[in-house]
Amino acid sequence: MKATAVAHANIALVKYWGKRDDALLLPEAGSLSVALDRLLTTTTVELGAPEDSLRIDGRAAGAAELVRARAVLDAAGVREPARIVSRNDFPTAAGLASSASGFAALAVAACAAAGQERSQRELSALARLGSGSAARSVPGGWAVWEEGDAEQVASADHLPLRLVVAVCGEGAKPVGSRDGMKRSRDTSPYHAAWIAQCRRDLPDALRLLRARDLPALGALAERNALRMHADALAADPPLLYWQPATVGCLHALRRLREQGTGVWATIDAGPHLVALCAPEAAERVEAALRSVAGVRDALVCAPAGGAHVVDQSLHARPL
Ligand code: 2P0
Repeated sequence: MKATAVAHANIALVKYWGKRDDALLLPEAGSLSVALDRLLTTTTVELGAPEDSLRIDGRAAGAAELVRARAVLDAAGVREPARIVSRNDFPTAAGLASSASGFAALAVAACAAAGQERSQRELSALARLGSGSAARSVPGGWAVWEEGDAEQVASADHLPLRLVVAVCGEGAKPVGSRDGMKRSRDTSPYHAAWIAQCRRDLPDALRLLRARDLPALGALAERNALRMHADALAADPPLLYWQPATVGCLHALRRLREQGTGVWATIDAGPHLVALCAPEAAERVEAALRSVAGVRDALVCAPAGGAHVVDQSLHARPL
């Protein structure tokens, strides 16, 4: 009646920014991501508690987070109250996304605690009900999410790659992803063009991934991220997720490219920048990003695998 699972956060190269169904968390366009080894969440679910509870990094979670966790449990058919304890093993705590790894680990741990045997696709669809991007953290590796669930399209070792996370701010962002993507869809005059672009980018990115063409894939990812932010900036009221350090990092990467280093940027709905490069360039990229004013930390990650159970103890119920 108790299980622990781990899941990695993921970063999208073709991004999810717009829902076609707000209640079911279904995306308007498909996305492609890679899981990050050093951004890991460990979640334990114990069933048969007196009432639902959720602790994240030692603190009681807010009511909204508990409602989202309960939605995942209900969808899995887990009706008993659950004691959920989640820990983010992120070396840098400063506001790096944890909902993807958190809900992926929750779905896997909850089903294991209930003794359910579920396919990876079912687990991905359950995680999605907590947070859309969590669907991609269940399969891990290189994952594509187009409809109800995500699947792995290439393993973590398919392409030699490092992802250097530059921490460019701290604290909660002014507008969360959920509200931000709704505002973009409902008010940005660029939104339809953004979605059409994602539908072109995804097949192109998959072809480049298969061909292990990092320069072209990195350039595509950078264009896709900047276009997502163009859509967000065009919303009413506008959504500006960047800090000065974010822009400083974009310039630093452009200078590295001019000097011959293959490195490209992606940025989620927040201030942090993730640089994509070959393993040999990671040290140079990390040093360059650390030297940008306002960058608090830099974290070199490699691609990682999917969510999985690490501990399970099922006891027969007393009569
Ligand atoms: C992504 N992001 O593809 C995009 C890029 C942020 C920018 O998925 O409403 O927390 O829970 O489905 O998954 C963040 O949005 O939003 C996200 P919900 P989620 O990674």
